[in-house]
Amino acid sequence: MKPKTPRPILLKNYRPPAHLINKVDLDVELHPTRTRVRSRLSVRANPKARSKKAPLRLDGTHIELAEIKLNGKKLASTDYKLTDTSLTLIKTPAKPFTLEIVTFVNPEANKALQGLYRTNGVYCTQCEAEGFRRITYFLDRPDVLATFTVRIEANPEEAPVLLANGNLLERGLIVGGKRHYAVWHDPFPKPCYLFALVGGDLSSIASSFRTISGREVDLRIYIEHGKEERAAWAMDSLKRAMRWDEERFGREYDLEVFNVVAVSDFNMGAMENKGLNIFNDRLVLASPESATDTTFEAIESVVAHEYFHNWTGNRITCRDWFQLCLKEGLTVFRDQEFSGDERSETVQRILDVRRLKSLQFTEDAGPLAHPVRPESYIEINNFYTATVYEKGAELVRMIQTILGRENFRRGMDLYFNRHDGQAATVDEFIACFEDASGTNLTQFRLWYSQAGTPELVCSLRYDKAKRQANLDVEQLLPPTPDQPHKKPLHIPLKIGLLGGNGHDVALKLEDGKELDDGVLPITKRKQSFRFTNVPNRPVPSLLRGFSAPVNLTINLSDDDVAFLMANDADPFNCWQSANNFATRTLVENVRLLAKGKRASKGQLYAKALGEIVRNDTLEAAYRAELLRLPSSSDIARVISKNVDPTLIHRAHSQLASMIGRTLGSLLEAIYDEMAEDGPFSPDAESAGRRALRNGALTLLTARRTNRDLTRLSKHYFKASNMTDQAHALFLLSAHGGMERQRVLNDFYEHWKADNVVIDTWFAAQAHSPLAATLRQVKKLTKHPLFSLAAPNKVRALIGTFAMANPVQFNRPDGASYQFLADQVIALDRLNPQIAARMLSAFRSWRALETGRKAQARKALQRIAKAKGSSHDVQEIVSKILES
Ligand code: 0A1
Ligand code: ZN
Repeated sequence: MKPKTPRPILLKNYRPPAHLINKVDLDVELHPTRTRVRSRLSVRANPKARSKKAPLRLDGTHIELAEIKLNGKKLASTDYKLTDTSLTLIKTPAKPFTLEIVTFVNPEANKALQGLYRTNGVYCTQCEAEGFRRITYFLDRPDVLATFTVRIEANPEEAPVLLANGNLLERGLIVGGKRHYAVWHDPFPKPCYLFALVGGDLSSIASSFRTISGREVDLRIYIEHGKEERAAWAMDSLKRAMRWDEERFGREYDLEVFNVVAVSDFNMGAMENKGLNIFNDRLVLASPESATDTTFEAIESVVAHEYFHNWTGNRITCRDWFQLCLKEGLTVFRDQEFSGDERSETVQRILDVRRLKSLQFTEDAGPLAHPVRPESYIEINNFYTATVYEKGAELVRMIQTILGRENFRRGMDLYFNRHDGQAATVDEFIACFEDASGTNLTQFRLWYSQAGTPELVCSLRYDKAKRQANLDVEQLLPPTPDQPHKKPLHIPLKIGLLGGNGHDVALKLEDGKELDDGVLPITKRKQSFRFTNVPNRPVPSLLRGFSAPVNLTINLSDDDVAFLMANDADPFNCWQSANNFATRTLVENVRLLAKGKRASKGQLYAKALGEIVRNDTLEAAYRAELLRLPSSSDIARVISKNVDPTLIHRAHSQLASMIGRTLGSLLEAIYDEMAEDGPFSPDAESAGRRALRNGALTLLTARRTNRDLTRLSKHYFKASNMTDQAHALFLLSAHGGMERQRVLNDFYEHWKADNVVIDTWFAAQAHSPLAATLRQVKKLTKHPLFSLAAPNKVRALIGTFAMANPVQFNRPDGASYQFLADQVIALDRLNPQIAARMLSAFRSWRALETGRKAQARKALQRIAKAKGSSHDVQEIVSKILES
């Protein structure tokens, strides 16, 4: 029998719910394999529903129904209809009524990690997007908002800590101390995807925060016993985020307590459940010895992200899942702004743009491209994507660029006032900015419905006699799946023109107006801008600050690019020019290698790079970003057709080595100067020094001399923090030789008992470009510390191999593709959400050269034919194959 193809859910079919539930009482008796959930729902017909006579149909799946009562009367099995996914009343009362439902669930057996599950002995829940229906029957959709009161009962030895959303009402012992309970009440109506509970034997650290209006909030972070010290950074980040949201957006926290719980097994990074954020423990736990600076940064940003959701996501939630970017894009924008304010604005922007390009631009250029507000989905969990999150954040940023900061803030204030307590839409959000600023954003709205990365083709003509510079701009909108034709977008293009002295010339338009913010509104397919009073041929600095998520092309000479690197008044664009220079050098070298020639380009780039990196008045973190080459996947995306990852890898290593040789003494000097002085501190400046030193080390190591190897090995053994240790571990693992095994063994012996840190050991091996890596990775899937049921292990080993090791994942013999297919099929039986994510490693397969393409197709077809595969995997594999 052919498996049923699941039917897509469409935005255009959205209807308000026929019923509302405004009050929920839950009573959960925790048991490892048989947890009992009693729920009492206050239900009424929705006055805004289109059809008034629809029966009540509740969602529910993977649960056992034990009893159901309507207004206190037990229902017979003939009074309702039960399917695998729903419970429908045969006769639904017209007046408000109560429904009492008793269900049983098995947390221990739940490996999908949605609904109620157990990880490391701790009970926890994950309800976004549709996990609540795995706990009890409910209207599991974000536009049904209810107040929740939750009683949790458990064995006090097994689960001394009992938490749910909101404020604690009471707790106590019962049955002569054999059981205990806690009652939590959340006064804010919320959709059920924000429900959470936790029960377990956990330790905690506590602190408090005085809000701007003087209310004292208890803050607590729950972690495994013995890990208390490692939670301090997360607590510090939380308090800074709370203050920042008051200062920057006027948002105050609204409950008496704010709890954070770290768990070992979690499908994503973290979850913003009201007053009870649940985190993947790798995004909470950090100490100098156990976590890299990148992890410290990630913790700061994710703690802030989840906290910021309290207003953008919780107080104002989404009407339906098509509006996901309303909370995610906006909250990512907010956490990016926070990190920029806490650290360096420019470096933060560089990191965010790198991430956007490598994840989102790649997604947008392939079969999984979709609009920021999708119009159709089969499995909503497949839409927690870089497009919804990262591009979604860019759209909010563009609104700020178009309106200016003041009007943007006015629009945000209006949004909070107008929609507090509601489930809102993207259109309503944009209307707030229109109303607050008097700007029409009709054309801008297209960014939410059109997929694909626009290309801006620019050229500059200069007329010496008239002292005029003409900028011609054309926007190309590439077709994407289901969207062959597109309308022109409103693109804010921020520019500057550099005069011969390197300074910006005033941007005077023909009509005499001066463009003081430098932002050109691109609204047509083709447009020209004429600047007057320009004394000499200027060098254009375009897309300053990456003012729009577009690919920009302009024909500039190497000299012009080097000039921009050295002189641009916008430091972001200095970096962008360096990055463009590196990219075109690498692309050219790949071309040369493909023709059997030497990859000879790079001297000019290396010299220009040296000039700027040498400048020690620049922030260390910024100099470190300059030293980082574009990734192989960035190069693959630019090449876009007939991609040969082996050649890209070769070009990459050779350019690194050429820079190492050309700038050898500078890099050695940097390496020595940036050595640690004083005790470790995770602050941005100290982290920047470590990043710069490690960046120099990478390029020096690329020369592969004995001296370089000795330095590297010393770096590992002398490291006094995880940043340096892990950096050397990855380089040594990539390098091979005797030292590799010695260092891997050393790391393993030191960290084997640490469930978080050991992931670095798996990842360092999976990342290695050496030919033996596939064999090694296969072997590691059998390692006692590896488990397919643990998402962090899967991401560290299989995810790193498939998504961060292009040269070995794309072996010409297709063996790695077959390996990934095996893993995806096996994983799908446990955790479909993670299986579908791993599968997306194939998303650029059509851009590969023909041999690899054929191999990838075979592996994909095998996944497509696998029996009993989930909707998650079916949706992704069919999109990837159909494109
Ligand atoms: N809303 C969370 C991310 C998240 C999404 C889905 C999950 O399970 C399916 C879990 C977490 C955030 O943006 O942080
Ligand atoms: Zn989020």
